[in-house]
Amino acid sequence: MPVDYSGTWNMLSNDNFEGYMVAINIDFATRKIAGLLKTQKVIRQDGDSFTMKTLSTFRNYSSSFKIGVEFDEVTQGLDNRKCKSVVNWVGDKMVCVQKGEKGNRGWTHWIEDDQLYLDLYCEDQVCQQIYERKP
Ligand code: 1AG
Repeated sequence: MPVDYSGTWNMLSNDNFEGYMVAINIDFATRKIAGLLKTQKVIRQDGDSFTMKTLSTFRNYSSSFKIGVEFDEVTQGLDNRKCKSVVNWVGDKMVCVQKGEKGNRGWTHWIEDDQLYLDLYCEDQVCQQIYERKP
């Protein structure tokens, strides 16, 4: 039975979000606001097609993609950059490479003990977020 990421997930922890935001050049004032947010992920998985919504009281971000199919991503409301992005399965992990102006940029999602993990990386920074299923 393949892993199912679908559901609503609430943030439990957000390690080194500051470092990640500095790496993608988010300004000081925005970082101070964003650093306080507890985001929620709403994921819809339909086979290899995904919609991932990241929701917060400040801004929302949404992305839709199919595994293995490169897409044009604009990180609207984040650092507003254009990337050529592609998400692939590596075992049960989802690995996204975001090719663009910033080096070594991407993210990895996986599920462990019914918690959703997200590593966001850019250059030499890694932010690790952990989410629990919405009760
Ligand atoms: C992502 O996750 C990142 C989704 O692709 C957004 C998560 C964190 C925000 C990233 C950078 C901070 C940039 C600007 C700060 C301003 C506002 C913060 C708003 C936070 C909520 C949107 C991978 C996957 C979905 O889960 O694509």
